[in-house]
Amino acid sequence: MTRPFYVTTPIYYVNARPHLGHAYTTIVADVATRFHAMLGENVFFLTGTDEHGDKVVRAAKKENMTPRVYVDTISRLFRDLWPELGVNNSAFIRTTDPDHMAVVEQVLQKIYDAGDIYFAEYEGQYCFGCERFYTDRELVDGKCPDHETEPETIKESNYFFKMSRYQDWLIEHIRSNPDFIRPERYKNEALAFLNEPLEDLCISRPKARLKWGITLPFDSNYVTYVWFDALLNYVSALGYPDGERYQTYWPVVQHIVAKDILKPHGIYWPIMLKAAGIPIYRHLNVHGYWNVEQSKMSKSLGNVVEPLELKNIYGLDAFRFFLIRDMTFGLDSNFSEAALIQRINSDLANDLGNLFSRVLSMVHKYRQGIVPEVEAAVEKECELGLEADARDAIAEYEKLMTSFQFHNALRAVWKFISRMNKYVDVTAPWELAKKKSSRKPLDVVLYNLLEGLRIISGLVYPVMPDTAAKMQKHLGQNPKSLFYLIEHLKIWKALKPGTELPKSIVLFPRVEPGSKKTDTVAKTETSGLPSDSKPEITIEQFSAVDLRVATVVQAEAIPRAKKVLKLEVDLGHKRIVVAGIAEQYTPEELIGKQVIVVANLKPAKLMGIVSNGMLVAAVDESGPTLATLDKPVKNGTPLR
Ligand code: ME8
Repeated sequence: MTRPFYVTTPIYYVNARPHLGHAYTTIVADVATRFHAMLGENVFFLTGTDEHGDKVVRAAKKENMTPRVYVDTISRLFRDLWPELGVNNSAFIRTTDPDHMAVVEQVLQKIYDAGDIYFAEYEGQYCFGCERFYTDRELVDGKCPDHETEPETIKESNYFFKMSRYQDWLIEHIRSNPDFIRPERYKNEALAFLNEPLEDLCISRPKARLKWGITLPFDSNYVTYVWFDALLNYVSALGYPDGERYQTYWPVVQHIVAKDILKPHGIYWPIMLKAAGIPIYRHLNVHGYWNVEQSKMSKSLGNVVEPLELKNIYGLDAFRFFLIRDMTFGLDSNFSEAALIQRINSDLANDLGNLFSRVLSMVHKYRQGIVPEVEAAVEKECELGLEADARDAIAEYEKLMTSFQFHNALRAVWKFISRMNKYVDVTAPWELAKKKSSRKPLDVVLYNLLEGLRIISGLVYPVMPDTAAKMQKHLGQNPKSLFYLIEHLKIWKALKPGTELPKSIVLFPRVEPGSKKTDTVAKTETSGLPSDSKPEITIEQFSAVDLRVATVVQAEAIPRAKKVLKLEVDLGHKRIVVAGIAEQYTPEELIGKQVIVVANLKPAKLMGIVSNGMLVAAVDESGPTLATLDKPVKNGTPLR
């Protein structure tokens, strides 16, 4: 039987329009789903909207709408956005769906009957933005840490859920299932909450104060309060308790949320499940915040970035790639359009796009666009380990994608792309094309490059489905076929010799910095830098420069070039760098020296040699003086 996979996003509040933060979580869920489809699994992906509560009533009032009309309007914005962002969700749940409301009533009654819900008076500090009470300890300078507003003191009689009863069970559950909450920092955060006595959870609101909710089945003067309604969407959408989908998918569920709702998902939800006799979810995957200028992007702070605007300017796949590649899943990331442009130009236009058009152009130039035959006799000598590298890349990618390390999975793909680019440089097909005797080696080289591209097209599929399909088409494959299945990618030499390929296209046009801009990105103010310095840059722009420690292992003069030396440097792997330091250093004195290399500089041909990087030096009237370190460091160590 096919293995099931079930992933959920939070259901988003309908008190404002969707922004980049919502887009990120939902695209991550889409990427995870597409990846599991690559594994041949039976996937189900749920997203939706959270539509009850004071917040929504207040937002509706502001717009002069009834809550009903208001939630329909905003929920539609979310629902319609997802296909625009290439998101292929299996279902869209709304907490105002009658089926969902019936499940909430049923579960409430079950827990009430079991004696885990009681009635009591409560007075506390209430944040309307979060729709929850805060303890004094949780407030920062007396304010809600998320909304930066002072909470109001509220006193009322309500129903409470006896969470305290399950505290020890939950601690034990988290400890004995190390991957239950991941990455680890959030597991530790959840355990830290549980170090303190757990307060019982208020689950109701008197109808006198709030009508827009689900009436408690055991007291019609009350409606249920936000989390008890919202969290149950994950089971109600599957037809809990008897639905076939519930039987199939619930046992494998994985939730995705940002750290703002770690507590409800990491603490309230497993306890609710336990109390209701529902099996506990498998994994809670928690990511960080997209910040703008170090503040969380949120509707209440008014600094939101519009996902559609970015998609329209930069293209869907480039936008999706940026989100997944730039954020380390679990950590915060600062959004900047400059970083987005940098990614498009370097990773997409340069690395992937150039490789693709270079290879296809050569197949057209040297073989009239026909996939060449590979002759076994020359295959081995021309292969140079490319097949093994492709297999390693697939294995690494699979491991990282499965464990929600999407950014690292893309790094593994880009490592292979860079390997392919090196393969082009080393085999130099244009040289092979000059000699009649090299006909067969050239066939093998071109075939291997096409095969590598086929694998890359599959690996980028979850993040960039349109690009994957375009690449497939140009590799003579039917994009509608299941080309992305990982089993298929693992077959080396799947391309059929003799296939005619369409002419190459530009996959990702370069973006000139400053040529396009959204209105949503804040401008940085200029500082008082000295007038001879370069323009101010952001930390992201600086971190785009990959500086690495390297040791010079070989150095030699280049005939007829008085100023430059050809160096072989070791930065974890070896590469050639051409440096203009021959008048200041002899080859002998350089060997064994540790230097700093700009490792991600676009390769350039100097004196007929391709230089892969640049040495960092102080340059004055006497010429360059190499920058070194004051004690030995492992080769490849990055500088920050
Ligand atoms: O909390 N960076 O809804 P919500 C990254 N209805 N992700 C962000 C983000 C940011 N700056 N801002 C929002 C709710 N998100 C409840 C959930 S679930 C049963 C009920 C994303 O509209 C992220 O996924 O406030 C975060 O957890 C979620 O939106 C919060 O959405």
